[in-house]
Formats: sequence, structure tokens, C-alpha cells
Amino acid sequence: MPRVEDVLRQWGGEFALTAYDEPSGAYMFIAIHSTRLGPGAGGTRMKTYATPADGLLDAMRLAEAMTLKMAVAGLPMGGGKSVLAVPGELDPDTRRNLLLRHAHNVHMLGGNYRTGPDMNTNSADMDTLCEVTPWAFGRSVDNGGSGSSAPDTAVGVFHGIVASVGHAYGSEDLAGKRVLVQGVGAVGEPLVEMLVKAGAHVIVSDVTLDRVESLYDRLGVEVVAPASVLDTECDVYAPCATGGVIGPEDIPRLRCRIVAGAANNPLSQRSDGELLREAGILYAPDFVINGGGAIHLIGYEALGWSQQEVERGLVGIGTTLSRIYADADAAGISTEEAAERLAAARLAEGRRGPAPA
Ligand code: PPY
Repeated sequence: MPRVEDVLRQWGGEFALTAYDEPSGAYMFIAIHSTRLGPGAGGTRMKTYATPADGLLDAMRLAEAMTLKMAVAGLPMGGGKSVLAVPGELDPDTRRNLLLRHAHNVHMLGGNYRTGPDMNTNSADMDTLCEVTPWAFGRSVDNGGSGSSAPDTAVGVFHGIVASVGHAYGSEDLAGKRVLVQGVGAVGEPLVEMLVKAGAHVIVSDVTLDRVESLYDRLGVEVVAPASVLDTECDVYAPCATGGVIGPEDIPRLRCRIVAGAANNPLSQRSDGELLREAGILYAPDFVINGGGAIHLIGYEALGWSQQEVERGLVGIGTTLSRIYADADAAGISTEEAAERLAAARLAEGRRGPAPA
């Protein structure tokens, strides 16, 4: 476990706001990594951590990934993220009051940080935040928002998987390809549906048994136990649950040709992209392939895009990945490094314009 002061020194982000919410016992963090391309944007994650410092570090790392995500997707936003590090499940009133207090903190940042849904928060929670502040994307459609971004995140991941298969196998045809989806929640489930439709042999795994059972009953997918995921032979391993699922010690165990999924920060360290390259595994950098949620939220709500324009943005995830793979091959570097270079170039040329309304 790294020390907070070391991480703060290495982080390179702008600032982090920290607070403690007495009634819920939650620690509250808002990390703004970069406002170079626009207001820092990124979701509000509610999660229980081993220590409050783990929550802060998660917010900082996730905010950094948002900076890269926005830059690569060409969106006029910077990177930020919030973490509400809760001691456990909260009763509805306590949870609501925590969200209202978080909304107050978001509001104090005056639009320089804009939040949205993330792990364990949803459109209804964004509606709650909007009782206090306008700076939350992803409100429910009834309340003037664009609704859940999870289905479009899945569409973006699907395009990314197609592009990755095309690069690794010379054909984008998914028919018969074994694709393992780890985590079949709001993003993983629609992804599984698209993969099945495209003729892939889909394998699923989830710590929540009900979820895999319903997919097994409905679509006849293969099921593996969570503990067996990393050892399962497949063409594509798509981590779509929590991050940190691939540590350096796990890479020799992997039995896949491609890692391409929706999870934020699936590698316990970014530098492990190089280990994947050495192992002959094609890695779709998370902040590229999972940009569909940001494209949905910012496209509809900040840029006034039509559905067709959002769809074009989602298809662009595949195109961008193909370019990153070609760049990585040409330079003899990892795909992670190539993607970071693309983001760095966008950040270097980017000038912060007026914030979208
Ligand atoms: C993510 O894509 O990881 C998010 O956090 C979603 C998001 C994107 C842009 C603004 C708010 C939330």
C-alpha cells in the first residue's frame, strides 16, 4: 500500500478535496487531475475500502484515467473523479444525505468539476445531486438528463473488441471467438448480448450468482467461477467489473490473446502494459475502450449531440484503437504507451476553451 504523500507527489494532478461525513461515517474525496482541456469530469463512485487512504488513491488514479479518456476521445473536458468511501451499506436516508453533502462540495467547485454516475451510483442519484447543483451528468431522462450511460459504454467496448480481434487475427469476424466477460452488471450484460448476436462463444463470470444464472438461462452462455477467470482459455478477456484484476504476477497465467474490457484501471499498475506486450497479449487500454460512457454523457448533455453523432463517437473507439495498435507496432512500444502518447499529444496541443454550458 503506497503512502498518500508519495502518491500525491507523483500524481501530477491539480488538487483533491477531502471531507468526512459524520452521520454516515463516509470519507468524501473529489480529485481533479486536469482542467487543461475543460472542466474536470468523472463519476461519483460509492465503495467500501480497506482504509480511507485507499479511497483517496482510487479517486486520484481514476481522475488521471479520466484526463486520458477525455483527451483520447477528443472531448472538451478534463479529468476528475469522486469517491464516497462508505463504511458499508447505508440506509436510504443516510445515503441520500451523504449524496446531498457531496453535491454541495461539487457545487462549491463552481462548474470546474462535473460529476456523473459510476460504480454504485445511478441516474436517480444524479437526480438527487441536481437538487443542489447543476454539475451532474446522467440524470434520468424524466428529469432532463440522458439517462444511464452503461448501454453506450457497452457499445463502445463492443466496437473496441471488434477492432482488437481485427488487429490480432486479421479479421474482425467474432463468429466462434471465445470471449470471457468478467462482471455482467449494467455494462457487462448488454455487452454479452451484443457478443452473442455477433456469433461469439461467450463465457461469463460474476461474484453475484443471480446475474450469471439469468444469462445462462436466457442466452445459454458458458459460466466460469470467479476464481478461474484468469486461467480460462479464450481469445478475448473482457474485464467489466472492478479494477486491479490483473497484477504483474497474474500475467504469465493469462490464457488469452486479447485483454479488452470496460473496467477502469484493470491493470494494478499502468506499466504492466509492457508485460502484456512481452507476453504477446494485445491490450486495449482501458481509457480508450471504455470511453463510451463519457461520449454518451458529454455528447448528449454538454455538446448537444444527436443519437447519430453519439453513435459515430462510439464507432470512433474502434478506429482510435486500430490507430493505437498500428502506432504501437510501428514504434515497438506497448499499446498502453502508444495510447498515453496520443493523449499527451492532445493535451499538449489542447487549449482550454470556454466551458460548455
Ligand atoms: C467514466 O467514464 O469512467 C465516468 O466516470 C463517467 C463520466 C464521464 C464524464 C462525466 C461524468 C462521468
